[in-house]
Amino acid sequence: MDYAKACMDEHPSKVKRDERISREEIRRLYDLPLMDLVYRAASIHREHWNPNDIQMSTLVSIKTGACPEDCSYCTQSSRYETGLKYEPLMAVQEVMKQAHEAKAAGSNRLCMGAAWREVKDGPQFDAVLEMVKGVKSLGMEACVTLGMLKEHQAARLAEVGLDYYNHNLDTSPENYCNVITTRTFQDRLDTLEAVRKAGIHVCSGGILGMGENREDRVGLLHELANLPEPPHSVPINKLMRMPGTPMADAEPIDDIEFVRTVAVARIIMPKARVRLSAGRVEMTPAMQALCFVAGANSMFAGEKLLTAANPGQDKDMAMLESFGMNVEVSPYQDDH
Ligand code: SAM
Ligand code: DTB
Ligand code: SF4
Repeated sequence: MDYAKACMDEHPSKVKRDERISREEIRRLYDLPLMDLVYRAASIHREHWNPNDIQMSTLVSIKTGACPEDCSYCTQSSRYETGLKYEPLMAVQEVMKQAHEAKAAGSNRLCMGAAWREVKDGPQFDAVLEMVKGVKSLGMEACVTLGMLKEHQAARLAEVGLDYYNHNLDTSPENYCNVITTRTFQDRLDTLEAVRKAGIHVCSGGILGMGENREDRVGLLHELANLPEPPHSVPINKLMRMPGTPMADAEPIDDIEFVRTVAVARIIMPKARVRLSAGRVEMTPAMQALCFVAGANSMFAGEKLLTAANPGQDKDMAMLESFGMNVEVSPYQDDH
């Protein structure tokens, strides 16, 4: 893959915005000695959160595969031979069944993902609105990730009570076109803006281990922290190298670099949930503990993410018990 290509020309508006934090300040945080960085992150974490609590979300893939986008990391893109089975949009009743199970297993948030490029008005979007209503009726928080979104669609999601919309910036603006060519970084920012304007909480983060360099990780966090409002939730995914995708053989991210990224995210976005997202199956409990010390306070429950593996209930509960950590049961603890 050609990582030399810089994609800034596709992102013309970015330089003008007022900054909450500069790239230089973020670089300096990354450069701190690890002990100082993690100590600072852990201290800030304690000011805003109970460090022994963790929030669990369950993912449900409501429409799987056959996606027209070309995201180089994704099994669901129709461009790559990944062997994934296409599943059309799930029935509302089936989603409700999974929501009940997720609640019983300790999740207070259900995150529904569709392999769509963008939301289209019509019966499928109407069905997703019903799913959100149903999840809310169980007293759970609802999150969806449906691709690009327009303002009137965000308003409809807000009307049915959607709590979070997940849409990741994935990487720095300079590296974006090396990962995805079918939409631009600016498209992603526009969707996040529509979500914010509708009053829905923004969940946005990225992926580490796609062959990006330190400056790309700095650039990703810089963009997230300088959104018009910092995101309420920041998923940090470790690339799951999925066979058949262009990133199947990417060099894995160094563990300590991953921990540094979690710590910097916690320091510059103190009130956000920092979610230890994809890739936990490749992390030891000790590595995950380090991420929690560095300020991660949320993760995905269950044996499956959207299409890839996740540690599952038994392993996770044993791990959390050994750390003396508690799973948060009641929702709406992020609103402060
Ligand atoms: N199609 C929608 C979109 O792209 O916005 C929603 C689903 S998409 C699978 C949600 C996010 O999952 C992506 O933005 C990406 O950050 C993450 N993701 C997908 N495949 C991944 C992988 N193999 N490893 C790590 N994270 C991944
Ligand atoms: C996010 O940042 N990570 C989740 C969620 N948002 C939708 C998805 C991870 C997907 C991992 C790869 C897969 O399951 O196919
Ligand atoms: Fe489609 Fe989302 Fe996968 Fe990209 S990440 S190929 S948009 S499902």
